[in-house]
Amino acid sequence: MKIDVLTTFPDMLVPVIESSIARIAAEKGIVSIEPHDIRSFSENKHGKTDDYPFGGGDGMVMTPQPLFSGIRHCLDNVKPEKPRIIFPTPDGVPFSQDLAEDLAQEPYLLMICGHYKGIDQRVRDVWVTDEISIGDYVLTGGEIASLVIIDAVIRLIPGVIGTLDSALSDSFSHPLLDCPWYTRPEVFEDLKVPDVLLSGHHARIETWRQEERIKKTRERRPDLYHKWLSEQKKD
Ligand code: 6GU
Repeated sequence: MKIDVLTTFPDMLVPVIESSIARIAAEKGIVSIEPHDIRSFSENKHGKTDDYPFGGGDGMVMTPQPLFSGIRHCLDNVKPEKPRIIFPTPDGVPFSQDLAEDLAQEPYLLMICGHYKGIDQRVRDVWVTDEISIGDYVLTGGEIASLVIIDAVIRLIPGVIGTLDSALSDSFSHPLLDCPWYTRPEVFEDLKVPDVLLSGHHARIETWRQEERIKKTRERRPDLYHKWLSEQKKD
C-alpha cells in the first residue's frame, strides 16, 4: 500500500512514521508513506496556503489552489484506479474498526491534513471520498488524526504484524472489551496474579476471562454491552 499525506507540517509525521508500526511495515516492503508539504504547491510567492473566510468569521481557511495542485501531483505519480482521498475532520463520519478494515483493502490512500478552520469546501466537493472523525473532541489539525487512521489501517494488512495472533483477538474485533492480562512474575511487590490463571484449568480460565470482559463492557460501554446482550438472546 502507498500512502501520500498532504500537510503543512511534514516534519510532524516523520518521527512517528520512522518509529511505529509504519516503520515495520515499510521495512517489510508492505507500505510506503510519503509526506508532501502543501506549501511547496502554492503558486503564491510567499507560499501562502490559507486566507480569510468569505462572509467573515474567525480563523483562516486553506485555499483551494495548493491543495488541487498537491492532489493532482500525488495522483499523477501513482495513477490509482479509484483513489480513496481521506480528509480527517471533526465533522466526518466516526472512524471505526470496520472502516479501518475497509481502508486496509486499498492499494493507495491519499490523506489531506487541514488546519485552522478547515479547507475550502470545493476541495472536499471535487476530490475527497472519505471525511473521517476520530472522536468527539477537537484537535488543532489533521496530522495526528491522519497518524491514528494510518496506524489502525496498516496493522491490518496481512504480513505487517502476526495478524492472526494479534489483530484478530483485539477488542473491537470482538463484541466485548478485552479482559485483563498478566505475565511473570506471579507476585510483584505483593501484587498477586489471580489464582485462576495459575490453575492450568483452561475451561475455568476462559470462563473467568469472559466474565471479566462482560463486567468491563457493562461498566464502560453500556452501548456495546446491550448490543452484545441482544445478540446473545438470538442464539
Ligand atoms: Cl479527524 N481532525 C481534527 N482536527 N479534530 C478532530 C478529528 C479530526 N477527529 C476528532 N477531532
